[in-house]
Amino acid sequence: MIELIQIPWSPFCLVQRRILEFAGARFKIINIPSQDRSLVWKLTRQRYYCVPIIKDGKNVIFEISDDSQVVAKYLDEELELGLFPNKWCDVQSILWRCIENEIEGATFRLNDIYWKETVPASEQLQHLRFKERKFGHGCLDQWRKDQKFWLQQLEERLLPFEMMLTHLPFILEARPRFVDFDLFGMLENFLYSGHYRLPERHKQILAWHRRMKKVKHSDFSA
Ligand SMILES: N[C@@H](CCC(=O)N[C@@H](CS)C(=O)NCC(=O)O)C(=O)O
Repeated sequence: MIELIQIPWSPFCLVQRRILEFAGARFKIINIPSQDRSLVWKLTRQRYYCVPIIKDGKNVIFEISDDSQVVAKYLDEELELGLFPNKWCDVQSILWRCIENEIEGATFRLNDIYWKETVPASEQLQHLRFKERKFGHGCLDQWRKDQKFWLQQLEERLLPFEMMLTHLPFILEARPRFVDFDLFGMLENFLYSGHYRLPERHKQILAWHRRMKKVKHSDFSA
């Protein structure tokens, strides 16, 4: 059985989790503490420490660069989901960079504001240290102060997706492709704390989000 090794609120893990649910595949979730990557390190034979990774029998699948989609492409092939059709190859690779940088830049900060509600007390010191070493001293407090700004940023950065969804049920066409799951994962991370709602103004995204929550690959089988 496929095992997803993850941290529950990680945007990139939420992408793969939704792909697995969409597939209707049996899979097992293994949650790890955000500050203890020893399982990932061991399974990847000391080659990777990020999440998510997938273990499928003897295969251990992980990313090879910031913009690779090794895990999603593996699931796509194994489970025959059609998430990466050739006709959208270039468009998807441009879009996922936008989703994982522009959108994620706003969503992870907005979610991180509530880190004390999500990260177990025993992991908070290392979490704070990790964040501050990466983003600078006081970053989490600063994002809280800038919350309104980041909410505005998110609303603005989502506008192109709102426009794309005006005439289509999913971002590129009548069925979801990888970028739908990618955007969904970033937005689920934003919603994870329970303190936010998607911007009211983006009516198409609201409707798409409801569709993305329940869509199944079998809905599109011949
Ligand atoms: N491009 C990778 C990004 C993975 C990633 O950055 N994961 C974060 C968690 S959201 C991570 O593990 N960062 C390293 C760390 O926290 O030490 C993917 O799509 O999986």
